Amino acid sequence: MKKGLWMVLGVVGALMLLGGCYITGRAAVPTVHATVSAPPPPTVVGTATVTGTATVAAPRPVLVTGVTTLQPACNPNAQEVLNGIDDNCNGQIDEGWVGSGNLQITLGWNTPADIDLYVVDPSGTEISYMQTQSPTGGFLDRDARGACTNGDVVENVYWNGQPPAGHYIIRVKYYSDCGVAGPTPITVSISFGGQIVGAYQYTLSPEQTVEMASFDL
Ligand SMILES: [Ca+2]
Ligand SMILES: [Ca+2]
Repeated sequence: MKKGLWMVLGVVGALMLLGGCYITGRAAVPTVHATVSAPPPPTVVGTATVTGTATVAAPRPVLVTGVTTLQPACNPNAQEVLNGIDDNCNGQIDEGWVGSGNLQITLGWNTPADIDLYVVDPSGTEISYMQTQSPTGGFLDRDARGACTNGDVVENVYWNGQPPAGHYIIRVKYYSDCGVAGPTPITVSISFGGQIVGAYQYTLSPEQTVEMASFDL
């Protein structure tokens, strides 16, 4: 009896061992599959990011009533001057004077007025002399005529890196006539991806704010 019991237990043990191997073997397959299938999602996300970059190629600004599109003369041999215009047709506005990047928005005018540029980016941040940097990388590097004290008549916002996809709004405010300026023609130029999107003009009256243009990237 005792020997028979041991034999039975031995057989049962052997079966359990085989079953265990079998179960372990089956269990290992989904584990491997899980490990293999985990990485693709980040890869797909990466691809989506590239796709997103491709879709931001051509902003088409929507202009408010009264804003006209300029066809400023440019010459590859011209000297770039600080005027809010790409004088030398290289796709950068006032380079050497202000920062240029993947997205550049530049305001220029030619009276002593204190006029301010505001750019609202997709994060909702309003970049201006009051908040010169956005978490998205947008940066205002020139504040002109602050308190009517300096001679600059250009303000500039640019993104060195990739500007985020989404909605952008460009506002311009006639802050002060500085005692001498009247209605003032202003120019806003936009450069994206090394090419000029357009140059736009509007005549701004004292204390007026205008939403010059908006666009989506
Ligand atoms: Ca230029
Ligand atoms: Ca210029």
